[in-house]
Amino acid sequence: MPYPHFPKECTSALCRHLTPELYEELRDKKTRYGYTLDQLIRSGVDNPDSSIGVYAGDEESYTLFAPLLDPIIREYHRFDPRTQRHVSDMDPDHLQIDNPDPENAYILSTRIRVGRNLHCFPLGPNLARRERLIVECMVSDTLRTLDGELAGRYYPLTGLSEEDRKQLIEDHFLFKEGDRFLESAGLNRDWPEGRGIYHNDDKTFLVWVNEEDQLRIISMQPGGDIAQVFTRLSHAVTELQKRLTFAFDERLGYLTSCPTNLGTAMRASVHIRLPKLSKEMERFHAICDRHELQIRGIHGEHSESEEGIFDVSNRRRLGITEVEAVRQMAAGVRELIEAEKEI
Ligand code: ADP
Ligand code: CIR
Repeated sequence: MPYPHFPKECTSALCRHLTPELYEELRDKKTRYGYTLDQLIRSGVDNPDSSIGVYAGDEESYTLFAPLLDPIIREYHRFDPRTQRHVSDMDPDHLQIDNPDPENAYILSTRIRVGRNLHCFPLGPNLARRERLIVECMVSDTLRTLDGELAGRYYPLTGLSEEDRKQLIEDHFLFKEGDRFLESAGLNRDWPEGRGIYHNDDKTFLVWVNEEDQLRIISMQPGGDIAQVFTRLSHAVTELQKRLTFAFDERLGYLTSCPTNLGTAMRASVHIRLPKLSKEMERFHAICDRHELQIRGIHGEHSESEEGIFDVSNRRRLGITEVEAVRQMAAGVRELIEAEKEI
């Protein structure tokens, strides 16, 4: 493939960092699992409205294609992968935060997820059909050994009725289908086979299998008790870590297919109703920027807000511990609530 064409309105990290010279330098490289530059950048080439535009195919992608990925990582996380090291801290005793909305007036629900991938396999964009099935089998077998609050059932996507699947998506429990960014990255190959969702009866603990990452481990519940959500997640991750080896790098933390998820691979969010502040978007954005928070719509990434309800979460995931990222989100949310009250 020649150097890709990016339309002039394109602002993705990919088009800003991939120069023709860099393309020449990297175009013939291939990881041991056979992943190439063209595969790495395919999503951003097909979707010029990408914010980032790249997906790694395996652990080695992060070293072989570092001349392209390191600057993207540095810009997104404000973390220099050449000189810094990622530190993890998921100890809930270190968190020490109060519910920012004890009267239950603004926060509808809290959700914290982490992405994980198995050390012995390529990442999703480069996972063969047979490997994906093995990952599904290993993960669902492991999940079946969890007990107490984490005990639940695994539902393969192929076994879910269309009605149940739609309801789970509508209720914010399940990933949606047909995301064009993931499609171009090769993450939807052989869909829906090999994908599924595990959850407990209360749907406070859930695991997505073989979506963007092999595991998305999720803790969620109504209201703003962020500490309780984090404690449950931390417990679940500790239990799963005893049974599975996750892809981890000293520099980059937990390895994920999208570089925005590296490090903690954690997104801690609230669904929050801010009808007044949402009419003053400049102020809303200023508070979020100050606390490094990202605003998403009510149905997740690339969706719109409805009825003044937003999904507000930590933006950085690398070079910050899990505890720090949750604290940062809670502090920003507290300020958003203050601003809403004041208006
Ligand atoms: P991810 O967080 O895994 O990157 P998305 O942004 O696509 O993925 O969100 C996945 C789903 O989680 C969506 O249905 C979204 O509405 C839901 N969600 C995110 N945050 C919350 C929250 N705080 N409460 C309830 N649902 C949430
Ligand atoms: C994009 O580049 O827009 C998609 N591949 C999604 C990037 C991840 N989104 C984010 O901001 N965390």
